[in-house]
Amino acid sequence: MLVDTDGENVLASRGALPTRHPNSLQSVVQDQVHSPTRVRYPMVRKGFLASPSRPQGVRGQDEFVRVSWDQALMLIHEQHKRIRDSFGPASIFAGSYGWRSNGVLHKAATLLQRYMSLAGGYTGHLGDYSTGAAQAIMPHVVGGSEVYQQQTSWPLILEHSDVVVLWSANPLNTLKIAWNASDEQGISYFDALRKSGKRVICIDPMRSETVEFFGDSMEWLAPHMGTDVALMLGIAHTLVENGWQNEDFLARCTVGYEIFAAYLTGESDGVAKTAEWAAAICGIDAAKIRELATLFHQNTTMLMAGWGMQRQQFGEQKHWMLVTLAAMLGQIGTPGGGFGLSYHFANGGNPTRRAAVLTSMQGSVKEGIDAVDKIPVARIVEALENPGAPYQHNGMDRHFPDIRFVWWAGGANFTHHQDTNRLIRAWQKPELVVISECFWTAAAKHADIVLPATTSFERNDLTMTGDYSNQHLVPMKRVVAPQYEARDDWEVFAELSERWEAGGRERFTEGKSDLQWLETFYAIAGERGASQQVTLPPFDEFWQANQLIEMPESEQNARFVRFADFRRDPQSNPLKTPSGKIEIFSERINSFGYADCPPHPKWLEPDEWHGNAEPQQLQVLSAHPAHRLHSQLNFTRLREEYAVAGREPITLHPEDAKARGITAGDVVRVWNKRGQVLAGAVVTDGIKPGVICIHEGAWPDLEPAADGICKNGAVNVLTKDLPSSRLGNGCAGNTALAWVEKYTGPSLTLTAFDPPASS
Ligand SMILES: Nc1nc2c(c(=O)[nH]1)N[C@H]1C(S)=C(S)[C@@H](COP(=O)(O)OP(=O)(O)OC[C@H]3O[C@@H](n4cnc5c(=O)[nH]c(N)nc54)[C@H](O)[C@@H]3O)O[C@H]1N2
Ligand SMILES: Nc1nc2c(c(=O)[nH]1)N[C@H]1C(S)=C(S)[C@@H](COP(=O)(O)OP(=O)(O)OC[C@H]3O[C@@H](n4cnc5c(=O)[nH]c(N)nc54)[C@H](O)[C@@H]3O)O[C@H]1N2
Ligand SMILES: [Mo]
Repeated sequence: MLVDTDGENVLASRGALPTRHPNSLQSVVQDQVHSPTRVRYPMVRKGFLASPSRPQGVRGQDEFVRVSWDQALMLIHEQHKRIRDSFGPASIFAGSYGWRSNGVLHKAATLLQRYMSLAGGYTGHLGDYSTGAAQAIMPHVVGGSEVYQQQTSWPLILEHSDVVVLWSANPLNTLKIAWNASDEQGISYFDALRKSGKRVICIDPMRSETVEFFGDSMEWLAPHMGTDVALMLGIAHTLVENGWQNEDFLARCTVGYEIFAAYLTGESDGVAKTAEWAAAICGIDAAKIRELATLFHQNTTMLMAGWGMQRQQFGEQKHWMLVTLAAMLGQIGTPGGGFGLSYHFANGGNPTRRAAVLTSMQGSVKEGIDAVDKIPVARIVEALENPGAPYQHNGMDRHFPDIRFVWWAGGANFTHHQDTNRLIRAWQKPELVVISECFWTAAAKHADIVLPATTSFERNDLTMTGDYSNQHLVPMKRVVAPQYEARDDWEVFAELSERWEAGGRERFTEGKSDLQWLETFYAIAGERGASQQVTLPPFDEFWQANQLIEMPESEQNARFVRFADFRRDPQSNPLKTPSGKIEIFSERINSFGYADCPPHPKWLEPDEWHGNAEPQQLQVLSAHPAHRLHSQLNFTRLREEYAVAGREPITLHPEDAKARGITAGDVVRVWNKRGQVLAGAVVTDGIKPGVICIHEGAWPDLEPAADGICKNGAVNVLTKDLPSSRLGNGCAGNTALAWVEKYTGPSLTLTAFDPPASS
């Protein structure tokens, strides 16, 4: 990203890499740095300040009081010490999850953990909200996560694939970001695919930005939400009907197919999973299902899956069934065939460069104590509600810790967690909640102590582009001075470390300044680069020049085919599964005995879906937003481009709108037993009837004077907080039903982006 400044103010910003597809997320740095929503000073909740060991008042309903940094850090230090001495390290939750800001040094949650490791340990987290289900099931099936691994390279896809299926993937949106910086190459590859004349199909309940982008060169198929396993089973059954399953591949490279086949044909449960059976569940014609089977069988087919469909109850089944279907087609490990679970994320498939790759700050000091316990990240509310209670996770018997102190740094858990009202109730239980934030998010407004953090434009850092490609090494030089009293998280935790023990700052920083750390990371990158014949200029020269360094291409990596070695010789190149092969039936999962995660892929009816909706209920889709990274940037001018009637948009089908007397631009009320939100109607046939979409990430803005209705349209007020299954314990943000009606209540003023009342 390039930022223009007059030295004090940010004037403008744009992407640093040449692209024909400008990235909106890079255009609003000015709004970020100078936002009226910034947290300006350390702030403490009034009822907490009055008696910190026995706080009064209600989180989220209290005023805040401005205090000095010294006072805020003293309060935190004293209460941290009291709680740790009384309840031990597991009572302190520092598993703070979130996308923070990019950079290898200023990693908010990592720095929090570094401090907590110095102080004697903490409760951390397992997994993530992104792929909680897929990343848990895939190691059982293919021996690795797949979701965060390099994909068969794009040049080979463009050369060899005949059919490409985007299954629950919207790369045009999701490639705008990467965990590192985006290398901005992904959309160019999809553009090349669009122009290639290949058959491209998108399976998604919504006509996404990607479908619009492909236009006539793509076929859009809209199943009912959450029914993809049935659809895949229908395709698989058609393969078997025709004797098209690849017996050779199944015998050489998989185990357990016969048990699955008995389920598929109905031999084991009396129900044949025919195309007709599938059609009745997923809402796609049986003829189309048979056509897909024929198409996939006759052509080199790449199934590119996104992750929206696994962020659901029984999410584990989705990618397991997808791999099973790909195994039956027998093309896994060929250039251009098989499946890929990260083409839509961080530009998987953009070939890995020969590169000097940066290291980054570690979440632990020397001789520190790391996490003493970890909870599956999306089970945080369940943990707060049930201290000490037993639960299952991926075959393990575990117990929830008794959490007394929560510190969130670099995440927006009030937007990212499901069932906001249940979260708010559980959030009253801890004795201390600290939030480090740049902005007055809903989480900050529900904290006891809020510490103002710098944005990445107010500090020095480094990053790579492309999580897989390592395409560039990028300097992130400070653009403007820290705003108001904001401090780097780095500085805050260094200071608290010194309060914790004499010499703590030295232990935390290892005696290095921020720039010295960057020089260290750069030096290690240089060593790594040397082994690949990549030479970096001296650090001072690089930093002075303030230019990114592009890494050289690797011809060998451009020919990378995922699973090629395994396919060629499975005996010599076994997968890291118990059998060394692709597991279509898993003995290990069988041994867990989970009803919600059976030992082979299976269609299971979710608690809330089209098939059990009450009259007038619609299924809620909460896809990722085009002009935000989750909740980040909701307050910027980009909002003007998408907000409808001043609210987060809700997309609904003309039939559903008409049945409710709703027209485009209306404010609507969306509700279920968990809560209610206001949203602005977008009426379009670009969504499956019976499905509504409110993108995730609008900031909760609950109005106590109007039965807690969310005035901004935060979708997680409506979603269900239940685990994908006890295998992955992933979030199920895409499992919910709700009612919609035209809103006729009093007009309510948006307050989501206003700082709270303070004195
Ligand atoms: N219903 C539903 N819910 C979902 C999803 C869904 O699809 N549907 N998706 C889920 C997924 S995949 C994810 S990854 C999560 C995302 O959830 P999060 O990653 O928590 O969301 P962000 O909005 O990126 O939150 C990052 C926060 O960090 C703050 N921040 C940025 N830089 C810094 C810094 O340097 N220091 C500090 N202290 N703070 C900083 C930002 O201001 C912001 O509030 O949401 C999940 N929730
Ligand atoms: N611009 C932008 N880019 C992002 C993010 C962001 O917030 N904004 N978030 C980043 C993060 S942290 C992550 S994890 C990834 C998320 O990447 P994904 O999880 O792949 O993104 P989603 O938008 O949740 O889902 C992708 C598509 O799946 C569809 N879908 C949902 N449910 C179903 C279903 O039951 N069946 C089928 N067939 N399709 C379904 C949705 O309509 C959507 O178009 O994106 C990353 N990229
Ligand atoms: Mo994510």
